[in-house]
Amino acid sequence: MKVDNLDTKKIILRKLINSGINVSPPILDFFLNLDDPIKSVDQIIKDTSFIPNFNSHLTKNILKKISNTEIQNVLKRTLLKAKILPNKDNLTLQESSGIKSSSEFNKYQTSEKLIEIKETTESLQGIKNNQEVPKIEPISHDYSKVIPKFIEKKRKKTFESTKSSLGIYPIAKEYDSNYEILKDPTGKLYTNGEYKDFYDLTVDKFNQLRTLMKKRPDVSSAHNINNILRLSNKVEVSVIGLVNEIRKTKNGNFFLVLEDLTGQINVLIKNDSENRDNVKIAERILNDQLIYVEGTYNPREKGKSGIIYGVYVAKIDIPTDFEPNKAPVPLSIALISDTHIGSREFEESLLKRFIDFLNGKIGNKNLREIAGKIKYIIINGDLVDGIGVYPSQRDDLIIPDIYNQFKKASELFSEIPEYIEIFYSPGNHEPVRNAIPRPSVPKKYVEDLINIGFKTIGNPSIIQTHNVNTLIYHGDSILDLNVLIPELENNKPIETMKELLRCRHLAPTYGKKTQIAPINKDWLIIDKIPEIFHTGHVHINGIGKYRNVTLVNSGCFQAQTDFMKSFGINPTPGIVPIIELDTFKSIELNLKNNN
Ligand code: D5M
Ligand code: FE
Ligand code: ZN
Repeated sequence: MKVDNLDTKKIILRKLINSGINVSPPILDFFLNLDDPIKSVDQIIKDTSFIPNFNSHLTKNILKKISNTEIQNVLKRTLLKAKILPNKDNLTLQESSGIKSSSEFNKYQTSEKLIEIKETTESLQGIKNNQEVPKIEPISHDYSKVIPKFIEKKRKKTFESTKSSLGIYPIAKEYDSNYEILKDPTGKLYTNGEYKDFYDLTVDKFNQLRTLMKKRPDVSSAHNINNILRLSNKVEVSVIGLVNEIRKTKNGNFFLVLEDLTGQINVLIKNDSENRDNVKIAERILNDQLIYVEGTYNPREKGKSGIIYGVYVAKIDIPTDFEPNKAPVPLSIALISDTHIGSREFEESLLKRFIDFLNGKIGNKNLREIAGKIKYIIINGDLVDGIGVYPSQRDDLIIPDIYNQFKKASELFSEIPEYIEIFYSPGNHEPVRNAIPRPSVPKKYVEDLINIGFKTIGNPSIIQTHNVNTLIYHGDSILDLNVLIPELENNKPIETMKELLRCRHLAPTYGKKTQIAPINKDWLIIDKIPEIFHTGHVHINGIGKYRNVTLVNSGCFQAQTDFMKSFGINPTPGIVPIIELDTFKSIELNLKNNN
């Protein structure tokens, strides 16, 4: 098929933007110099999703990491021709523009020129039909599990306080551990890197979320959109769809375009006082979310498209009567994240104090008893600061070598009593890809940690301890939601987590900072309601409840960096949430207090 340069550019741009990748015009020109630009862009999308710490800007340095001879040769030629200077090639297309899913991008303002894409909207079906991407041989990336079955932990055998004057014996030592990894994306993250993967991901997301929506008692049936569009009379209808577009009209009403597997339809939700419940929900609807709408369909007339006047709108949410399973044993779980070992701002003394606490060396009898009940610890990402995570990170590192960062981590954590089970899931600073879901950290980095008994898992994951499920998610999308929903703010991560539960999705909108990997199954859906929902990433502690689910953001062990200062983030280092698995009572252990 012969396509001219402009068309090819548009296809390439669309593919990149659909996968959350930004490019500059020179890099776009580089693609045009390849023999088969469209095939190559698919290859590159696939490859970038496996480059550790790839942060969505496709720069020449990222391209250099791709081991394809043609790409490397053309890269050298193009860069030479264009005389691209260092640091000039990471101008972005979508930075801070707030744009998102496929059909909304009509214009992309680049720093150098405006590239227009004529396409407007397309239904899911449309995407499928439109698919003209050449096939690439699938490549499997085997991140096979690294958890040895029987391991002799090289950790402390005793709880020091048995020798202490208070004479507390750690009850957790009396109980065998009982855990199961219920969900872990590691080893299951296959992609063909094709446009079809994004299509399959969206279809899987739609199907899974629709199934959850149908469980709501007030959602009995929903019509297919193509059947509604055929109607010629005003009729009461209901529809379940993904939000393709949402905006406020001049009059303050909400105009939406909803999409299912059969087509797209317009919806209007009035912003009036009688409609307060609906308005409250509508104000938090974002692109790519799944919603249910009931209303009256007004068919197309005099050149206007048909529209549903919505009288009822709902997100999936979780039931009000959710009853969490409780453990039959008096044990607790401690949740931590964002230690950032290797960073100059890593608060080593606070982490050491936490480990002293676990060893019963700190506080009064009560505090030692709390320590003695801890049987499990979850580390939810950013254990190490990593390398090359953001520009000039090198200046902020006191340990500039990733292996040494892990070595330091294993030295510190080896002091934790050996009867405590430790689970380790990666964040955006670990040496795995940035796009979620993330596989567990490769064995070469974590051998020492495995030797001291760490169980490495992907992110997100679900771990069952006794019969209590903890959903572990680093929290990459929390900041996106806080930007998009005016009521949400960074220092209240629990409120954002409630919104994730209402959407039943960990990254309910595309196209912002959170990178989502192009795979055919959506791992980010919250299908099973967890007893405990654990996030980190924000570096600000929080603990709360939503309909009996215990919500925790585990803060950090890192003081404020200049980078965080520039975003106005005031971290709360050294506060550790601890949850009783038999009662869901929680405490926040403040290691900065002198107890
Ligand atoms: O994130 C450290 C802190 O910085 C945390 O509060 C999130 C915030 N953060 C991270 N990246 C960004 C961007 N791009 N914009 C605004 N705020 C951000 P960490 O994942 O530990 O680096
Ligand atoms: Fe962090
Ligand atoms: Zn993070």
